[in-house]
Amino acid sequence: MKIDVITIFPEMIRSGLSHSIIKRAQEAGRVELAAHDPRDHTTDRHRSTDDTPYGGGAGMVMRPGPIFAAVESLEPPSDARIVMLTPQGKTLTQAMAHEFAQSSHLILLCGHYEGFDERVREHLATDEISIGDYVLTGGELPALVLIDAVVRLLPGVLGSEESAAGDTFSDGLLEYPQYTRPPDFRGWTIPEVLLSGNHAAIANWRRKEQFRRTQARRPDLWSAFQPSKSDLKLIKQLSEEIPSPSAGESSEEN
Ligand code: J9Q
Repeated sequence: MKIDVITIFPEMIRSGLSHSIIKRAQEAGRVELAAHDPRDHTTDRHRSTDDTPYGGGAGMVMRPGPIFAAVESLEPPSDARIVMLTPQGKTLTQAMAHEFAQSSHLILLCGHYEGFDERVREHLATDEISIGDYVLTGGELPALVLIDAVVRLLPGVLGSEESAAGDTFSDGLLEYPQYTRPPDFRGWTIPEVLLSGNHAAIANWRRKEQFRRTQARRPDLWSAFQPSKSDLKLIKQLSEEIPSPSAGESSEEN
């Protein structure tokens, strides 16, 4: 897969992609990542990538010319996904990450200031994506988030250890709590069952912790969850258990 990022801060993208699993994926040839500066596709004396808005008002707008020229210089195939990262887009989900992972060529457009000239959205972009409702200074961090979510889904990128199958959202539930040594840290001990060596009991405890946490913290995920027959048994058991004093996870206190 090829991923090109159009950004006035290409070093921000390059540095964000030069670590850990994403770095290894590039070295292994699973993905070819590059950042491109639309400034290199300007023709005016000041190499300007932005200009004042028609109709007046505060701020600056990204000019269409350098964005179109940067994309066209990549000679994208007709099935390339050209994705704008903006607060106006649909919020990125794991299902959308899977969909982008099917594409052979992704081109990400990072906005700044008051956003893009509308003709980029109308005549160049195929998709418009947000990563959530908060104000950022530009689309670079959202682009890095999208790349991370997509690249880890590509075949051969995750080792068996890190495999994507058991992650949160692969079955729509939050993960169970994890513990490592020491078994007593400052008087805080780990759940007894994890030391029992009873693998079936451990699996049941973990599944119930997933249910407990998802119910308490993410009622939206819990409503959408489709339990199996064995899940239904565990959900009933959980509802009959006396709440433990350390189970401080009511949605009230968040
Ligand atoms: C470009 N806030 O925010 C959330 N998803 C994308 C964005 C964003 C922003 C400002 C500029 C993208």
